[in-house]
Amino acid sequence: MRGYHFWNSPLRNGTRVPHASVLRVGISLMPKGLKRYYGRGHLHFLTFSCYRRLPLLNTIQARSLFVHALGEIRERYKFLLVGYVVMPDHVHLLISEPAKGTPSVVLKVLKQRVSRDLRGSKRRAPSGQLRFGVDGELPRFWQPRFYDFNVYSAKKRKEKLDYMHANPVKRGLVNNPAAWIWSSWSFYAKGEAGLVPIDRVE
Ligand code: NI
Repeated sequence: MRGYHFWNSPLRNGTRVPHASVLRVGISLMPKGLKRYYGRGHLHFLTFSCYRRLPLLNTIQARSLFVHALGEIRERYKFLLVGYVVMPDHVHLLISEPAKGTPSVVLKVLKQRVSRDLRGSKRRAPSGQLRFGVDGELPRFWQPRFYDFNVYSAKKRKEKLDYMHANPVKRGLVNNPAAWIWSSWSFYAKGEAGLVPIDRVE
């Protein structure tokens, strides 16, 4: 979809008043009033964007590098990867809470890792590709904020998976989700392992 995904933002969608027990389980107050609700065993639908929404993931190499890093971070932090899509300028993930840390920590590490790896490959980047880094044109790779929507029902889970898998088609990148390999579509539609293993949650 175009534009930021404010409908996934706690600011819009999370107008539910947290129950007292939720507050005890754990909230981290984020800048600009974004609240994260952890410790409930919910899945988290995470949305984050490239710096200034620039298409920094607009190459096959960059998207594949991202998915590779995602697989490694998932092994290290032990979370379930239920679904994902890597778009040219943003990413959606549907994950469980990790055994170690929180979804927020996972994202921080993942974003740092991808940023570092792509900076390392900068010299090999084809001319004309957007550059970033201390000696590049852009100060950073990722937009600092991310949106976190707690997913706690099968209906919402399916809705988010369908949304992610349709995203490349709606954006006009491909005519069929099968043609966009940087998502969990092939796992759900065809039972095929894609670029990274997917965890089915019932
Ligand atoms: Ni999107």
